[in-house]
Amino acid sequence: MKLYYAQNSRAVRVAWLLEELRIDYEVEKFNLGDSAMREPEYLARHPMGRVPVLEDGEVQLFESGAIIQYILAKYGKGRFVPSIASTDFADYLQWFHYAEGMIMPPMNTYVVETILLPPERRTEINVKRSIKLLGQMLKAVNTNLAEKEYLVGSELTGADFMTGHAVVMSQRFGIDMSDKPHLPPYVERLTLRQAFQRASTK
Ligand SMILES: N[C@@H](CCC(=O)N[C@@H](CS)C(=O)NCC(=O)O)C(=O)O
Repeated sequence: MKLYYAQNSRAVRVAWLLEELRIDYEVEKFNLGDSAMREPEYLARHPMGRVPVLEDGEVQLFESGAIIQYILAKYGKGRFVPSIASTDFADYLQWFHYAEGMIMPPMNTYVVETILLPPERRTEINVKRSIKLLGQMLKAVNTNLAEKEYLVGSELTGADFMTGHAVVMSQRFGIDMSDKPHLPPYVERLTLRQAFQRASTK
């Protein structure tokens, strides 16, 4: 199995899961912005030249959520997914997809407008709107974590690899969490895991 990876990217979600499952994998490492990610050879793996991409035998897959679901279904042996018979399963789906559906869109705008664009092309109103939206999205996560260790209860699930990682990234980009007291301990709980640390430093 081969993971196309960059530090501080969504590829960490996949590496983290592979580390938790103790699955052997090869890493092809990029730095975000590498021109190699725009070469035809890599564009054949990911049409937008992004990470992560997973290769597993004949299978080639992009989209971090799809990759996480693929690995869990094929190699997870039931770990990190609540039973379909339990009410947790619906919660699991909701918080799994919340990352790309709700948190990452305003985070993308925030990163583009504060880091990627040269200062003269940044728009203050976009920065403010993205911070406001991110705050709203993270507030719902904070409320959900009021009485839970992880997004779906007392056990780590696939939802944490997705939305948990998005919360970690929000904190790293300096998003204010002072009015969301359940988020910093949650971030600490995730980032103290050895598998998370190994995945972050490939
Ligand atoms: N929805 C996609 C997003 C992939 C994505 O945007 N990856 C970013 C890193 S987190 C990337 O590769 N950016 C490099 C670029 O745009 O050149 C996923 O979840 O896999």
